[in-house]
Amino acid sequence: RDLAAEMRTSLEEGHFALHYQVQTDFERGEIIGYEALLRWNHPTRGLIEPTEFVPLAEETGLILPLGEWVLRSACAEAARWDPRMSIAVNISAVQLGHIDLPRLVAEVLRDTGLAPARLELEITETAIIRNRSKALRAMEGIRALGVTVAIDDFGTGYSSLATLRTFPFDRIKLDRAFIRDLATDQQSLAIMRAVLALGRSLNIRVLAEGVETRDQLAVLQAEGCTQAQGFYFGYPSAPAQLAPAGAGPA
Ligand code: G
Ligand code: G
Ligand code: MN
Ligand code: NA
Repeated sequence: RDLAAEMRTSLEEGHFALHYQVQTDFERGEIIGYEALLRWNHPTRGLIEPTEFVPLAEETGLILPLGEWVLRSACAEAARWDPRMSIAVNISAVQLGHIDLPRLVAEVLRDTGLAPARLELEITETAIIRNRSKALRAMEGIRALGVTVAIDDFGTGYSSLATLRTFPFDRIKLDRAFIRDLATDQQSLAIMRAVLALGRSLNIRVLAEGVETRDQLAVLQAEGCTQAQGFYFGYPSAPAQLAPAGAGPA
């Protein structure tokens, strides 16, 4: 069987879904918003994670219609939530390089009625490095709309600091690799501190990814980090599981 063809059919037949994971400001004790995470409800193989199909979707170009579906669905869903909640959407390198992303984003915001400030796009360093000049233009266009941009998986790419100097990011998402051993490993702690200091001096917020335990949270708190995401706060779930029916997350 041809996985690429199956993906195309699944997109037409509505077998893709979004799960949402909470992002918290634990200092204020508030939910900031949710990250939309793509899932494939394969007709025979069950739920498939994006790491298994996003690379193929990128190779075949299907990521363009699929990514547009993700953006539209996530914005339409968030438009029904408490207006204080933001929505974060992952953007692939291919989307950044092959389409007029600011135009698409503007169109989706208009169609869904979502306030631009409630949308954040997550971009990895790898995505930027593949096509620097296009990425820069796309980011400037996106931010001109009032949409914010986060650098995803920070610290795992290969030119973190140069990227921060050139590109106008609103948020750093510190990769979960640095959070995992935070409570026991001095190296992880040192890197986390350095990234927090970097964020403070560049005036960019830092969100810790992959927080799973109370001990990790305690270290983050002690170091002055205020925002996090991870299983400790909530697993990615279908919108219906996030809050009482109809109300959306609040
Ligand atoms: O949700 P999960 O942990 O399985 O996600 C695995 C990877 O897939 C992460 O790197 C995440 O950024 C990526 N991913 C999840 N949803 C999307 C999406 O809608 N578009 C793109 N391009 N990547 C996504
Ligand atoms: O690369 P990105 O940050 O977009 O990836 C998000 C992915 O991280 C999702 O697939 C999600 O399932 C996963 N994730 C979210 N929280 C945690 C966590 O606390 N621990 C681990 N191991 N993975 C997490
Ligand atoms: Mn992400
Ligand atoms: Na990430």
